[in-house]
Amino acid sequence: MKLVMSIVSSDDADQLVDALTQAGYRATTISTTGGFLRQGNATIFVGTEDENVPDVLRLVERNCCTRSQYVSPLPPVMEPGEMYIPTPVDVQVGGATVFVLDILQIERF
Ligand code: 2BA
Ligand code: 2BA
Repeated sequence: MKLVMSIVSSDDADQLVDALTQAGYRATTISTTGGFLRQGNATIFVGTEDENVPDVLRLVERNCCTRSQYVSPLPPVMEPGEMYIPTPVDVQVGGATVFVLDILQIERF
């Protein structure tokens, strides 16, 4: 068994969960926050048999798109009287960042 843990945009999460459940997979979504942009994203857990992992990854890939986003970097440390004019930088936010982990044990009570 594997746990497929996908960090996706909140905008794609519903569509992905629909696709996963329609394909017969069980999923759990939690609301998360990216460390860099400090914006909400979603992390979707799917516990499934090893042989299903490629299919789950395909569904994740199909339902999550890459976005370009402008962000202002954090201001540097400055001396008194200095002025900082932030220049937004273009950041590519991935369709999905996916971790596949081995499950040692599953219990249902
Ligand atoms: P349970 O199987 O007891 O699952 C309860 C909750 O535990 C699920 O909520 C889900 O959040 C999580 N969960 C269970 N198995 C998981 C797994 N392999 N990977 C990730 N998360 C898992 P819901 O998704 O709202 O499901 C509620 C109940 O509906 C489930 O109870 C199950 O009886 C049924 N169910 C869920 N998905 C189904 C599916 N694709 N086909 C048929 N029945 C489904
Ligand atoms: P955030 O941390 O908010 O990152 C959003 C995007 O900003 C990233 O997109 C990446 O393009 C850029 N970025 C992040 N950290 C950076 C850094 N230290 N320097 C320069 N650019 C940086 P993605 O790579 O597609 O990641 C989207 C979200 O997935 C991330 O949101 C984070 O929540 C999660 N993530 C990505 N890689 C991760 C990892 N190795 N471990 C844990 N979470 C990860």
